[in-house]
Amino acid sequence: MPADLSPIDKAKFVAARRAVGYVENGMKLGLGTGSTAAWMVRCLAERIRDEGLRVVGVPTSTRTAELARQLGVPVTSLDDAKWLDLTIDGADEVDQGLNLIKGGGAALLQEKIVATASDQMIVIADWAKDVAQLGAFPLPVEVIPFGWQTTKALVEELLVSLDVLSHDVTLRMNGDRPLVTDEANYILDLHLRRIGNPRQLAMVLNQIPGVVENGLFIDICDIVIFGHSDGRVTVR
Ligand code: ABF
Repeated sequence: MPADLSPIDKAKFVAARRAVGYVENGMKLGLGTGSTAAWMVRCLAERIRDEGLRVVGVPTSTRTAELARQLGVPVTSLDDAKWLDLTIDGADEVDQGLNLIKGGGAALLQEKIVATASDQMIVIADWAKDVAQLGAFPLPVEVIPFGWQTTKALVEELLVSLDVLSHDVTLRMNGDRPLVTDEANYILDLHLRRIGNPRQLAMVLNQIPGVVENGLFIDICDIVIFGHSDGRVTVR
């Protein structure tokens, strides 16, 4: 374990290291995005270097692609790989049914495409991401820039129609400009406090024409590995 890690980084690291233990020779891997997923890429690079592990990764963002290349992890595109054995990625929240909120890192679209194209998805996270109910973390929704304000109004109307009590919707900014995703879209953050029916919300949000995808991952994750600050991991 790297020396001098903060408690949270230690938790992320041990979760990532445990997940990389599931990787076998010849696998095609989805490489997630975020600080926990970055630990996974580092642990994977170590196994490639030390054990001669042969794998190829499909990165879920330009950030992850750069890190993988820097560390000598072979990468390819999803179109080349076509189908993946395993995706390992982080999350913003995980509930008891392994439903997730993702997208705090603005990479939810590629993350969902890659995870859905995988036989198995392992989520790695620090203990703080383990929640009884999703929704304290704002739900990211990727939208087309064209007419985004109309899309935002439609999202707000939808939330009212679903009797969602709190429905503050904000455009994610990068300084004084809208944040632009790798797919050249914008992100709306839905401040909902709690999500009563994540499955229903995930489906209906995607019915709005300007919505590309939302950050609710339902029935996609197979295993969650939580890291703890004392170096323990729990697997669910
Ligand atoms: C990605 O990175 C995201 O889907 C999620 O938003 C975020 C988690 O970041 P971190 O691991 O830095 O907490 O996995």
